[in-house]
Amino acid sequence: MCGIFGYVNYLVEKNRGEILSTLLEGLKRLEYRGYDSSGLAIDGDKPNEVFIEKAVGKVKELEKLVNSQNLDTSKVFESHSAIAHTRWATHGAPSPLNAHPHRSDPTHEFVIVHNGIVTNFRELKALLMSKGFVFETETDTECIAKLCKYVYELNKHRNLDFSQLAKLVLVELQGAYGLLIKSVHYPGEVIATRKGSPLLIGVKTDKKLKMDFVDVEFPDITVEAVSTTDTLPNPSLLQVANNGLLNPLMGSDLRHSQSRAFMSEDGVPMPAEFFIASDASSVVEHTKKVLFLEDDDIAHIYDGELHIHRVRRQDGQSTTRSIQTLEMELNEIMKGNYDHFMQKEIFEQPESVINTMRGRIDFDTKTVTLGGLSAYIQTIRRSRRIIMVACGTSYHSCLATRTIIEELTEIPIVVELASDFLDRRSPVFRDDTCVFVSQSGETADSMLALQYCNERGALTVGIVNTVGSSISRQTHCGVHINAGPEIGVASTKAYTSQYIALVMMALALSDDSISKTARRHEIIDGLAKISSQIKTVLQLDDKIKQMVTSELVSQKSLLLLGRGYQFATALEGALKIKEISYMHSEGVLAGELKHGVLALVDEDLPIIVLATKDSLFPKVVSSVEQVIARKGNPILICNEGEHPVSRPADKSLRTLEVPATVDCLQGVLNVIPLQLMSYWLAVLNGHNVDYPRNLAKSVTVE
Ligand code: G6Q
Ligand code: GLU
Repeated sequence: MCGIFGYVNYLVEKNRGEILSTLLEGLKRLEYRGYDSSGLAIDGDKPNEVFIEKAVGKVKELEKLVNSQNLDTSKVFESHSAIAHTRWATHGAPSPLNAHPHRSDPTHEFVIVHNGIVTNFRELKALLMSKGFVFETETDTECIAKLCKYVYELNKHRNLDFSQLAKLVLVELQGAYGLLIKSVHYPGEVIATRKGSPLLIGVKTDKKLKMDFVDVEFPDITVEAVSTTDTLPNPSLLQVANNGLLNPLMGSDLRHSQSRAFMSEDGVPMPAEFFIASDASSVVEHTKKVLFLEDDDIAHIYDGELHIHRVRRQDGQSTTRSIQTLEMELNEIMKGNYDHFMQKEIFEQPESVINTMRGRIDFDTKTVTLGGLSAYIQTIRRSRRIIMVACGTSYHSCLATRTIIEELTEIPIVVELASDFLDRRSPVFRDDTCVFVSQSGETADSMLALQYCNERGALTVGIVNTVGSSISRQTHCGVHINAGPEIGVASTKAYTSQYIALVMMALALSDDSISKTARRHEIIDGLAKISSQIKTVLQLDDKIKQMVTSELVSQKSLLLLGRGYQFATALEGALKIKEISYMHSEGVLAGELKHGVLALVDEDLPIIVLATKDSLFPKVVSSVEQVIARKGNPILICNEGEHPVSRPADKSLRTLEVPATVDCLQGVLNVIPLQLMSYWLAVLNGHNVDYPRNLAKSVTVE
């Protein structure tokens, strides 16, 4: 989720000072992504020695630490491999120990940096502990370093090369990763691999490369047997090692093949430098020649060459990876193809929702496992009521999911704005469960409410994005939403991930109820499709931009109507519009229209109605009719082909069509057009989208 940077020099003399500054500069270029700690690993003074430095906070802190160590910066390395990382914690609070690189053992035989989440780390850890490995951190990542050593020891007699070893390690990992491995057993080499997390390799040579692509190297057929492993402790790893399935692999001469791109005219090895990074921002200052790895590619850098391996061959898969020339400027790269972080974060939602569900929902068995809640599930089920407490957008995610939590758990739910809850000194009892939802985990109002509930003996649960934050530390248990760092002040991807985390909580709490099985399965099936449906909704971007340009940009005020599940969507849409476009907007419960707000309606006031199909659809249709009868001309967010008003006279009605999902998930899809609308309203009015006036990302004052 955060930043990876690696540097390999081959026959290019660099002193330690130069290597360190390349690494630190590389990490600084990744700073914009947001992170909590950083670290690096380089070679030591003696052979087989590795230095690891790690610090909490900004890369500046790591730099200070490195400078204070009195390392011999003049020591020259003709060939060397180094790895570095900025961490955004998912397992274990930010601390020097939990920061990466992680090591296999106190002598640092294998050191690794990792982005992402290893979802089967508990099983791997249990296996490795039973083999005598001593774990030192709370991270999921550490098991990869230990696993490397374990597999290496098991196969020592086979003289595996680094990529062969990596294949055996990787088949055991489940989850997502961008990963670099360095080892004293393979000096000057690095393994770089990815699954669901970006990684690219910049190449710098004096001479022009012979080819602008690298061949993908596939194993012979027998390796297939090696790769058909399942989760540990299923004895895949041991079987592979003990039954000698690897023997045919050893017969291959891949280790000694030469990469065509790096072949020099005279056969003499070519000096080269490699920059491996999770995004191009830290590579472009060194070289514009880059190769983007694909999922499951295992890049092996050694002897000035770059080899790409895969565990198995798949039909239709490309057999080469091109080395491209990047023409982008640094600033463009940091935000990818996007102009603002908010826009980037809106478009990241197909991936961020997957990260929220990763390793937690098994879509085949239709089960939900939330590790951070499992010890408390029974207590929560027995509670007299659930009080959900939050502010702003996070409060809206509580409102959006309240109905489904209530329906599935049959426990009364109260949703509270943290400040008001405290102002009222609302009564809280020991048999209450209080759920605190917060992106930052530092919001003062929510924190004070949490302390208030803790003092009264209630069970407290955190639904938080930032690991190690005050709320995640001071609650009894919880779920990290794993949306990745959110930089734009206007919260977007955190909202949809909070929403999904809360639905998962409802599913986990109700999995003992037979009568709810069909409903639970329907929701899990809906969640399986939600990411691709978000992609479909994002295609409305152009249409929304046009709509905003032609009729909304110069307006002073806007109403959003919704009811049932969509009331929260209306409130969240209105908040987004207010905070970044500074336009007055109001989310109105459609049922309340006739009790006052209808007086505002005329032919000029822009109105958006959330009119997707659910049990309340007929009532929403009647609200639309009421608006039209007052000469209003609403924009309708509705399901594909399911227009609430279809009379010919209403042809002029503007619609934004979104795919249909289960009623309780529809808000995840419906909010996205509103996020885009607020984005374009701000951009077209010339406002600072990522840093709106008067607002801060983390509100640490009451
Ligand atoms: C919305 C804002 C804001 C935020 C609250 C609560 O776009 O980011 O409304 O949701 O300030 O913050 P936390 O979720 O960090 O507690
Ligand atoms: N899951 C790992 C950790 O918590 C990696 C986090 C990251 O991507 O930075 O340490």
